[in-house]
Amino acid sequence: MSRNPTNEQITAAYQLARERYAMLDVDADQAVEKLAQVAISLHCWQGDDVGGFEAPDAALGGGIATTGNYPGKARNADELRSDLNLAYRLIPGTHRLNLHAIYAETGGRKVERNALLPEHFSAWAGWAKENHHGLDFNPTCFSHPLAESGFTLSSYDASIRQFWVEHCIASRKIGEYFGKELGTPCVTNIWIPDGFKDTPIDRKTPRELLAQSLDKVLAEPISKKHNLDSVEAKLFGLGSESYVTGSHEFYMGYALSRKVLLTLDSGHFHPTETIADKLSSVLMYVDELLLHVSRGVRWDSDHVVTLSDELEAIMQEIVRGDFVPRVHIGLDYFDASINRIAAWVIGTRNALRALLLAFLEPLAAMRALEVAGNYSARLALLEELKGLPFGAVWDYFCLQQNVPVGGRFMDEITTYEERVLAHR
Ligand code: RNT
Ligand code: ZN
Repeated sequence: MSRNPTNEQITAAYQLARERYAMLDVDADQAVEKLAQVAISLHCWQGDDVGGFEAPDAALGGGIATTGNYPGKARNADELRSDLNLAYRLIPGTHRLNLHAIYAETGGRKVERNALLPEHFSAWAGWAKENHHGLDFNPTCFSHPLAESGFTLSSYDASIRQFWVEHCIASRKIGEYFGKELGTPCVTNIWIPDGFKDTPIDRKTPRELLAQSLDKVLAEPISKKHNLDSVEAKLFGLGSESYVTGSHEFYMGYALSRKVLLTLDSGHFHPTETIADKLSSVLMYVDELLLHVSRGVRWDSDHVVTLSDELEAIMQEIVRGDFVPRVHIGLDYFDASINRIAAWVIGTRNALRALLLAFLEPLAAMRALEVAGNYSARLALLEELKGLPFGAVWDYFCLQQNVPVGGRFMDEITTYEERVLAHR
């Protein structure tokens, strides 16, 4: 069993690290302060394998999949909130929650998705207010009989399209309610699974239908102070391998022409394509972005986010480009093969660690080398930075934010698993 550093050791290590960074003209205190300001949106759906509360053991549709059967998943909103409370206690900083429409609380009554109202989310809003979490939202256009054909907003069936248009309108109003209640805009993200398994004849018409449907969804203006609309593209899904109506090019054009946000999910592109490189291009033209930070392993597998080169590159781009105020960072993965609370905590802590690494870069010096064309020194510096005492700064941040330092957060999760999860 490993031993834990004392508070004195953590502080002493930080002081040395701070001096080491100062030698590169990097202000570690400032980096920590900046990190404390960033709110990451945790995805509620990691807590119950994208199940929601409409029906117990509802099948997951839409070409996304959770694998694993780790015991103790949340079965209702109270359990999910209890699990989330633990996760937030183990993550430094104050963070947001990203909800899906299927997490409505309807008091045991069946409420169709196109009839959902803010009141079905009042308990979530109350909890969020009490705990200082901003809320984000998503219409759930999958796991539903009217999504079984594989098409929703781009269906050839006008009544199916209309149902999903109404659901998305209802979702925007719930987003507006969250924004008003909590005093921070809700990002309402539309993702639809629409697509063909095999080669289609007509790639054009479903896209025209999708644009028409989205225009209906967005017809009523809602103040950006309360709700921000975003659209999420995808390359392919299970069962939509040959064609996805809402492709990247489709939504890029849609977001630009309709002045809405664009969502970039790091698992939604070709495996050799990373979203890090897209940020500075897209942000030339789109005001704000939503990120779904995920980790694809060979495909859009939604693994828990680790401190990978790709994650570091995403956060570097956000910080180097001065994009922090314009990029909403959300997480999107679902792993049911490990403790679900650990999955939230590990992934979110990693997103924050990658951000801290980016805040600790000697940006001016790096840029000067690049502008001078000194690429040898640029490479040397980038590689040297990897050996700097970033871990000491991270530990200090955790101490300052009153959350467990190092792997100690697993102790609380293990205790909770024994006391709570094991009895579900
Ligand atoms: C699916 C999209 C979408 C979903 C969530 C549950 O590929 O990434 O964001 O993961 O809406
Ligand atoms: Zn996503």
